[in-house]
Amino acid sequence: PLRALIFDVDGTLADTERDAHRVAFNRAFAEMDLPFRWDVPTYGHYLKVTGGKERLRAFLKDHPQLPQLSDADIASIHRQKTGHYVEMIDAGLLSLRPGVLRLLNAARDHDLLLAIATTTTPANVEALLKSTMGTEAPQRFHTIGAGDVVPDKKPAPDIYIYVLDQLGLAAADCLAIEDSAHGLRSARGAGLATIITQTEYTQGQDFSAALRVLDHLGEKASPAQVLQGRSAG
Ligand code: XBP
Ligand code: MG
Repeated sequence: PLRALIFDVDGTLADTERDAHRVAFNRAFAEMDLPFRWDVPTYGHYLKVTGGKERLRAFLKDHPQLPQLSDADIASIHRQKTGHYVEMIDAGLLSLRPGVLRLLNAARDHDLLLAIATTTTPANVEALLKSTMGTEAPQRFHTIGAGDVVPDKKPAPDIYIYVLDQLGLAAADCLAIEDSAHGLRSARGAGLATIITQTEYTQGQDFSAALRVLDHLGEKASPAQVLQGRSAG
């Protein structure tokens, strides 16, 4: 039986990357007088690397002419970036993607547990949940697995394995909701059936391992029908 839904955050709960994460990075770069910025396509390219610190490290490695930063410098730039991100989210920049709230409420009505498995920083998740669903929203989630809690980020399965462990549930009793090929690989690696809601940045990726690929969760199909799709896989 289905017992829990496990949600990715960036791209799945909300469209956070282009107008929030990317912009927050650029603000931190400007503040630190760094001689580069990330435009929309460049950022899209570097989404191939999950984790903000890891993304910046990979970008610098590809651009040896740029100042090469220490891990401590990267960590401190990333802290600035998190501050900017949280500020933007707190100001109400983003809303949930279509159908997300409906599905969360339907899950509650069916006594399903809710959890989060994400690469992003815990403070970012908390800010997004509170800003889009109110201050009590984080308590709706049994487990919030985020950021550096596991050393190997998506596409490694570790974050989903961690969340399943915290839930005390088998993969067969849960469903993952993701937006990217990396997220899909991570969830499938932990044995989870996965629904994809694609984004501007992830459409066209290989989602052949997914149970369903949707443009968003606001389809005319009811949440019950979406969940039932699970048994067809
Ligand atoms: C999204 C990510 C994150 C964010 C930035 O992963 O890869 O790196 O872009 O977050 P997911 P941080 O879709 O699994 O949530 O800068 O806090 O790492
Ligand atoms: Mg994602």
